[in-house]
Amino acid sequence: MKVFEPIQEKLKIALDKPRFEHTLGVMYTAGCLAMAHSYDIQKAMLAGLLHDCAKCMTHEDRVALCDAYQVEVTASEHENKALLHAKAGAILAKIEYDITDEDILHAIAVHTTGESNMNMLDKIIYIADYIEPGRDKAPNLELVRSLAYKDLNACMAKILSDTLEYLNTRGGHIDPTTAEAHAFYEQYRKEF
Ligand code: DGI
Ligand code: FE
Ligand code: FE
Repeated sequence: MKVFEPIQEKLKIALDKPRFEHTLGVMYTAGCLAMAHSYDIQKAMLAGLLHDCAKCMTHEDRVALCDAYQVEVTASEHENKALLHAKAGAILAKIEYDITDEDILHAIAVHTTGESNMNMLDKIIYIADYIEPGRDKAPNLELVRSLAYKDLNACMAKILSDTLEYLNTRGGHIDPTTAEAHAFYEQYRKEF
């Protein structure tokens, strides 16, 4: 879409090719989920486009960015370097890409761990990140994809339980926020 072109041009330089492709996948998937759930389509697409904007920086640069804007970096985020691009991304979206919409910035900040009681945009971005067409490794993708268009809470519950199972079997450290999100969405989990 024309309004997104300047941002896309910048992201093309800031991200590597696979990450840029993933970003477009998340942008379009977020737009589709917004259609299905009567959410603002352009806002969802913009959040999807920018959700990984800090993914290709070094961990040190992400820490420096958080320090500069007085955003706390937790022990868990120091330990698991895959996590901080979410918080750093929210800062970067604001200062580098001129995003002022707090909903978009929040959805970017929580897109990796999730959190309890997420709003609709948070869930759209979290889910779009997991199901975009380029993804092929997660288990139960067919089920999760169809659930995404029917029941956002049940879909969150399924993704979070699969993610925890994956992290547990892999011996990955579970961030407290991920654990909280998982505990919260268990009430919506449906057995298939
Ligand atoms: O940035 P993406 O690769 O598109 O996806 P993402 O932002 O969901 O981050 C991906 C990684 O984050 C994925 O490998 C799972 C991981 N993750 C999410 N919650 C936790 C976690 N990793 C650890 N160690 N602990 C968590 O609680
Ligand atoms: Fe991410
Ligand atoms: Fe992503």
